[in-house]
Parts: sequence; C-alpha cells; structure tokens
Amino acid sequence: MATLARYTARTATAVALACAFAAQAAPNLVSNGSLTAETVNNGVPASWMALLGTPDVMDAFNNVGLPNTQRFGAAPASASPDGGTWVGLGVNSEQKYTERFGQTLTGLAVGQTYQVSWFEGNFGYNYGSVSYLGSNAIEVLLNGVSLAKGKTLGLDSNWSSESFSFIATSSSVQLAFQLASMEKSYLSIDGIAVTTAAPVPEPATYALMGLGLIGLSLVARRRAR
Ligand SMILES: [Ca+2]
Repeated sequence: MATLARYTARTATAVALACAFAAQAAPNLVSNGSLTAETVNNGVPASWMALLGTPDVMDAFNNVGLPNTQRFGAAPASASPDGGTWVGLGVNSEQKYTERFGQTLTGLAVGQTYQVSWFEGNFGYNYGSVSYLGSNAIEVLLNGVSLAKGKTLGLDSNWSSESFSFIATSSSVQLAFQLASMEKSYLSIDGIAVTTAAPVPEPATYALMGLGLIGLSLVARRRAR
C-alpha cells in the first residue's frame, strides 16, 4: 500500500507540473513564423505571400538576399533570437515604393484575445550611391488595417522585440507587416508569433500550486505509515 500511495502522489505531482508547463506554451497560429527559407532577393518564405513590393529573405551573410553580400549600413552582431533567416522590408520614398508581406491565419476563436509578437532590427543597406539608412518602425496590419506600430528604430538598432494584443472578430484574419513611414530605410523582422494571450501565473497561483503539492506529499506520507 505504501508503495502505491507514493506512486500515486508522484504521478499526481508529475501531472500537475505537466499541466503548469502546458498552460505556458501556447501554440503559435503563424505558419513558419521563424521565416525559414533559402536566402533570396525578391521572395518570401514558405507559407508567406509578398503583398506589396519585393521583400527579401536574408541572413547576416546575404544582405537583401543577395549571395555573399554584406552591404549593411550597420551589420547585426548575430541573427535574431529566433535564429536562422529573416525577412527584410524596404521603403524608398523617392520611388514611392514600399514592401509588405503576410499570411492568412485560421482557427481563431471570436472574442479571444491574441498576442502578436516579433523580433526587429534596423541594419540598413549601403552600397555605393544606393543607401537605405533611415529610421523606421515595423507596422502590423490585420486585414489590411493597421493594428499597431512598433518602436521607431534608427540604424544599428540591434534586435529587439514587440508584442501587441488584439481580439479576434472572425475565425480567420490576414496578418501582414510593412514599414510604418515612407522614410527611406530597410528593416529586418523575424520570429513572428500569434498566440492566445497566455496569462502569466500570479504569485497566488504559484502559492496554491505549492500548497497542492505539499498536500499531496502529506497524503503520501500518511498512507505510507
Ligand atoms: Ca528566423
């Protein structure tokens, strides 16, 4: 009996911990949010569409997707925290040219709050007389309507992150990104996620979980006697 009680308590503890972890890892509704692809000038990763202009797939060794080209205005120290490749978006004010890419999300629950987040940086593009070195921000759009604009990033910003929430009004929505202003610039985006706004457990919740675990071990001890 003692062995059985201990085993039961341990199993319950394991289940409680597994549930706690599962609650924190909300699934990402974005397909290929890591923007993984071969580097390419004028192209977007699988699962994504170019909606305006010609976004690029790049990494630290292939700026604007051009092979072995490192024409950064200020080269990033590393890939984004997401790793691997990312997407570059430009704006050319002189040519009234902007770039936008996106994908349609499905399976949203109407009325549910979601969090859209990404990594971003401004490393520019600089080659001879062709330079994209201005400041800009990344703007997120839902069904073509602006939801929010991230921080304005000057050249050599390093990587940072953004997170905004929205409430779903239908089960599908087109998620898209572009630069917020027409200032001539070239910014990077990576690690795009849309998840249910996972409430961060409050101290009281942890306290309750702790009490539960203590209770389980007490039960196990009593049964063991
Ligand atoms: Ca990536």
